[in-house]
Amino acid sequence: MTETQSTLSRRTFVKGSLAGLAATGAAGTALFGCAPQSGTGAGEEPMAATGEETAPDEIHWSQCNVNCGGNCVFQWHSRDGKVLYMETDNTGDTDLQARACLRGRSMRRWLNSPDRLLYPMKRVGKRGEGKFEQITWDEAIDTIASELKRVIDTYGNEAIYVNYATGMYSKTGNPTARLLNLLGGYLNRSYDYSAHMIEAVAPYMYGTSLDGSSLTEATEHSDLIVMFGNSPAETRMGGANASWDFARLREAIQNRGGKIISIDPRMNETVSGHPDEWLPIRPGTDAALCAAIAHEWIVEGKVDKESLDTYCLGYDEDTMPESAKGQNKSYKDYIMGTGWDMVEKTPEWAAPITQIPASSIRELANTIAAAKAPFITQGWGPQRHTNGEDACRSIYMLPLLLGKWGLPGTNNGERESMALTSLVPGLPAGENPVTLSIPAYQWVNAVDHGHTMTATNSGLVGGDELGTDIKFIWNYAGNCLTNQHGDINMTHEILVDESKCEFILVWDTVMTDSAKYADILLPDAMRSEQMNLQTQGYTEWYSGVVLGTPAQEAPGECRSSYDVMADIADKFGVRDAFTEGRTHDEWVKFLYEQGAEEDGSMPTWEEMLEQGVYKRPVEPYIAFEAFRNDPSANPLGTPSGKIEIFSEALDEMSRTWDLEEGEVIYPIPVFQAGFHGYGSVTEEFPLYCCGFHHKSRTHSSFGFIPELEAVARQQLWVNPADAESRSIEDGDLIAVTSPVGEIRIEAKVTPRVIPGTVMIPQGAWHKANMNGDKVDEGGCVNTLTQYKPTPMAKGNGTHSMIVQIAKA
Ligand SMILES: Nc1nc2c(c(=O)[nH]1)N[C@H]1C(S)=C(S)[C@@H](COP(=O)(O)OP(=O)(O)OC[C@H]3O[C@@H](n4cnc5c(=O)[nH]c(N)nc54)[C@H](O)[C@@H]3O)O[C@H]1N2
Ligand SMILES: Nc1nc2c(c(=O)[nH]1)N[C@H]1C(S)=C(S)[C@@H](COP(=O)(O)OP(=O)(O)OC[C@H]3O[C@@H](n4cnc5c(=O)[nH]c(N)nc54)[C@H](O)[C@@H]3O)O[C@H]1N2
Ligand code: SF4
Ligand SMILES: [Mo]
Repeated sequence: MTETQSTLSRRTFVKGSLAGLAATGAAGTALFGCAPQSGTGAGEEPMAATGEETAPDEIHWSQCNVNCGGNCVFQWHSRDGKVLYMETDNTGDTDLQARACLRGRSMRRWLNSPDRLLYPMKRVGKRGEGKFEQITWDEAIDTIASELKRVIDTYGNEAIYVNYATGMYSKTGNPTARLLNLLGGYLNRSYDYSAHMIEAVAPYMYGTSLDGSSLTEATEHSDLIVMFGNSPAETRMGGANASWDFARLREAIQNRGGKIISIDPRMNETVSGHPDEWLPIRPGTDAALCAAIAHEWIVEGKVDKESLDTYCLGYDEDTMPESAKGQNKSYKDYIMGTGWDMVEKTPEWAAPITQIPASSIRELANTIAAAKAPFITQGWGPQRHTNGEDACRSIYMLPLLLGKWGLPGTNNGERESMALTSLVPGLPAGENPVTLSIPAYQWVNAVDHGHTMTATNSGLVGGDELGTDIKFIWNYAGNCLTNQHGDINMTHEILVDESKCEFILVWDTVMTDSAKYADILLPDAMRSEQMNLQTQGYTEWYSGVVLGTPAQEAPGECRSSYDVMADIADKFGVRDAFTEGRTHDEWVKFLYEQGAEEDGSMPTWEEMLEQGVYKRPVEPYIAFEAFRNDPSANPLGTPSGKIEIFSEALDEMSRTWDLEEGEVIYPIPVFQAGFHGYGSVTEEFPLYCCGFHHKSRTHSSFGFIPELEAVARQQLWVNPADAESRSIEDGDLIAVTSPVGEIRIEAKVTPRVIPGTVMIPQGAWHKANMNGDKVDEGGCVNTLTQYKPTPMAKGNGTHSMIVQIAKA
């Protein structure tokens, strides 16, 4: 990376005209879809479309705002108000460059797509049909304001729901909460579709969620990396993202004779090329594997009892809370067959569940126990199952049992950390007068029968009952109405019923599947088309800020969402409260300067306009180090201040919550198969099926760009054993059916997926005749997922599916 970068750096400064910007960077070659229109290969000076040298390019900084989380840096070259091509980050230390992946580098195709939404529209067909008619901004704003008023007056602010939507991360990009809070608030959501189960359950164990050590820490000190369902080469792809950290980590581990083990139903891209690192597992069964490892450690005397007694509650009877003493509810009781299900969790017990031979489980247990500084980590694949609350907690148990956490080179079993320190604040949202929230994945239930939902039957947070159905959905920059939610066919039926949700606002840049359900559909100016401000993404190496200026004009009648929301505020007489007298661009300056003042060492506004990007390295981080060093001075946020392997709060919940048959909430981490989990396959649906996040898209974002699809196609991964018995060959078009839907998709016959399970990249664009056979030619995995929120988090266990496949 370093070498390539320096050999390609050959351009000199070019002065920008817009906003008096100047570029500081020397340019590399433009890659992929963003190549200059003429001009040839690497290192050559890009030419204007006419082939003649004209005025120098303007340089405009910006960043990738989709939710892969990377926030990689864009450096647009524009001329005559149009982007010509993109370079990415080439500033500063080459180790700290937030270089865009192929998706980000295809952003010009998105900006200039003939499919961009260009003007406000109102629905003229049925919801979901995608028939719209152009209207004026005035009409759109009037309609939205009057519908908001009507719904608030009739049903209360709890009936206004802001749907989970992640398409646009920027400090000023989405002032929805700011606007709605001025109108009396809205029904909020708890958790998200990314780490729903972890976010809901981890606080019961750790008092917090999402707190792992950095991969950079592992690079310095670990001798073993164990990854459960984690693939940074796919999910953290940008230059200063975890994939870069991981590449360095592999080098360091190999140099010191250490090892990487990737436990995944799929040989993912992170370990492809390193087949010895792959340990295939049946999806949804990590908790069984962890229980068997624990059993092995207990019988072999490898458990660090002293550390467990010092820092944790509930490993064994010695540290059980009074309320649960003498009831055989400890973790050790569970593992040794004297607890919950009275089954001993031997490797022989786990083998048929996990598809990992007992001898391999023992070997794995020995390898981890022998490591001085094991770095045990999980992606969010294992928890995105219907038993996800137990999967994540079971993985957390491994470092605890060995007492190897909070120490150099170790991790607590959580995903690798990121430098989340934001150097600049966001547009203040104000306070939401509505304190009640629903678990993010529950919104369809809340549309359908919200008035029956309570804390104990639906996991409501911050109140006992909802008391209303959702009547207004505000959906800005998201495709979670259908495509990215679960069970599209069922959700379709609920959304088309206008007596349920009475008004749907969708605000996007292209006609997504969710957009087809809008009553009013608004077009948005993209971040590269306006001034923009954002911090770094999931890098562990640096904290930073990008300050961008418009690289080209927004097409058609697209406007800034801030301006549109100010106009909506005006209809309620709260424009001034919304704007506080500032334009969007003035807010950007204000927020930057606020951050810079607090920080003390950031560039001035003028300097930042010149340089566009500011970065500084951050130190590696060890999760729970302070607690380990001094537990009484640094108690955790749990009721006991300790790590609660046994949680009294969960114990109480297990007694008081209304659960459906087969649903389990248990105070310690246990293996339970979960809905459509282990043992649920039938003659009709004999295969397990699991989703994963794919290289060619960020969820559904970029999913309409054909060049990206050509790079990494939408294919179902199937093991040769399962393909041969069905006469399916590589490249065949196949039909996949689940209990709730059917898709068409190309087969990728590969030994890189465990037999008995097929895998489908999530995020492909749903494409079905919803008035006809509903067969989804687009291969969207959510046509197959059944809507069944998980027992405790009430979250999206959408990686748990059962299917049949056949040649189409
Ligand atoms: N089955 C299954 N379903 C899943 C997942 C899974 O693993 N399996 N993953 C889940 C996860 S983790 C997540 S985070 C969700 C993500 O689901 P979503 O949040 O819906 O993410 P995207 O599909 O990327 O949709 C983002 C939308 O924002 C739009 N957008 C981009 N830029 C702008 C802009 O500047 N302005 C506006 N107004 N719109 C913009 C894009 O066009 C796109 O339609 O999906 C979830 N769904
Ligand atoms: N390219 C790309 N990058 C992305 C995204 C994207 O859509 N595309 N989305 C972004 C977002 S919002 C999020 S939340 C993250 C998602 O990040 P993750 O949730 O970590 O991603 P997944 O691909 O769902 O799961 C990670 C791995 O877990 C494996 N897996 C699935 N089920 C199991 C299981 O039961 N056990 C085990 N051991 N492994 C399992 C999958 O095969 C996959 O390799 O990625 C982010 N980055
Ligand atoms: S890694 Fe993510 S943030 Fe970076 S360019 Fe690619 S899609 Fe955008
Ligand atoms: Mo996510």
